[in-house]
Amino acid sequence: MTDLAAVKAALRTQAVETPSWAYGNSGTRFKVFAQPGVPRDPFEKVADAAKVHETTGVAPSVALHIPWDRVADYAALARHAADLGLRIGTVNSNTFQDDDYRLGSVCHPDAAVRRKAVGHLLECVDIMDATGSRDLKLWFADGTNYPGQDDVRARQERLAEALAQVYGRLGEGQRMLLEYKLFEPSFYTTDVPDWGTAFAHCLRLGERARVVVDTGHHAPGTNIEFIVAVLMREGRLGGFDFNSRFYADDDLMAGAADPFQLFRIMHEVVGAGGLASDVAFMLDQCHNIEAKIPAIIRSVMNVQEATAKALLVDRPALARAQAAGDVLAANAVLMDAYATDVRPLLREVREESGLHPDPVAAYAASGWAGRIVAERVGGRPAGWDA
Ligand code: LRH
Ligand code: MN
Ligand code: MN
Repeated sequence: MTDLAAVKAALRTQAVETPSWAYGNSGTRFKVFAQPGVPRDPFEKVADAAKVHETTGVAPSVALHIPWDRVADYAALARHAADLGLRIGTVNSNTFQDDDYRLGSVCHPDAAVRRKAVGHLLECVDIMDATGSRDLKLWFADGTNYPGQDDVRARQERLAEALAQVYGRLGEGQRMLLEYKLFEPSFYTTDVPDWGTAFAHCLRLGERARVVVDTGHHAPGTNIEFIVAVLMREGRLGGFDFNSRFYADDDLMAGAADPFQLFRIMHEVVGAGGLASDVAFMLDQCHNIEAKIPAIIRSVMNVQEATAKALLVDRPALARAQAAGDVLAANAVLMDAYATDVRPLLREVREESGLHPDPVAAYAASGWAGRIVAERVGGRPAGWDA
């Protein structure tokens, strides 16, 4: 038997951070399909993120990506967010769109390029100070394309040195989240290709260095929930970049391609007490052909649904079946929870919080989509082309 009141209370505490870059135009390397009404600056991205929070009630922060979200006055951006009931979340660094980084950034063989990259990371910490952001999220495009191109161990040394410099600059309460990615844009070696490499660097740095699991950054068939379980056991799961993939780093809506995988991940998170911990639940996606704000709302709802199902797992019954070695019963407990239609429960949770039961309908009724098309002329790409 599950305590429904406790499930509802847990659902109300979950917070899903949305990424500023998901609100702007984006595309593939083939084409960016511009949409009318997209934000023209970071202030407008924050305004869109506020709509997602207004309709879902569980998206209280928005992540920045620097330099895509560079502004003259970061404190003003944070105040703007606060005025709209939002806060600035994770600050994401970007050391992958500068000609100097052709051979890498913090792993580059030239010390001058490494200094430039570290300078950018330190600037990101300044922005955290100015905005009240807790987390610095680092993803490096560094790697090599050809065997022999550079010394793999030397690159790890350079990476460790850069990370240590930035970690040393963090203020009290600030964290460094290190994201890994199997491949791309480098194809032979990637300097942070997997959770093991990220974990090894974090261990050397200290307790506030944590690993980020981007669900799109693994080889097909990788058991992501196992990685989550191990990192949580070590106290080193910093958070998630949620999105969906069919083939590679597709950045589709979280929970769209494989809702069962999202449930299995949330099952491990809930089991390890992660909903009440400092694990950050972030989205990292792009909406190339679909309407952006409703797609982000849908993604937040997908995370909520997976979480609700994970909370409904009858854990005492599961533990009994596991202890008895009853494979089928244990599996049935999990599948029963997954098969539950949690939409009525989530509608109730929203209504009890004074929200419209259907966030997508609430957004459609708000008139925001028409207003931004009328008011915003000349929207910019999300960043890939900026
Ligand atoms: C890299 C990545 C990383 C970046 C974001 C835009 O593929 O997942 O998190 O910051 O995409
Ligand atoms: Mn990511
Ligand atoms: Mn990615």
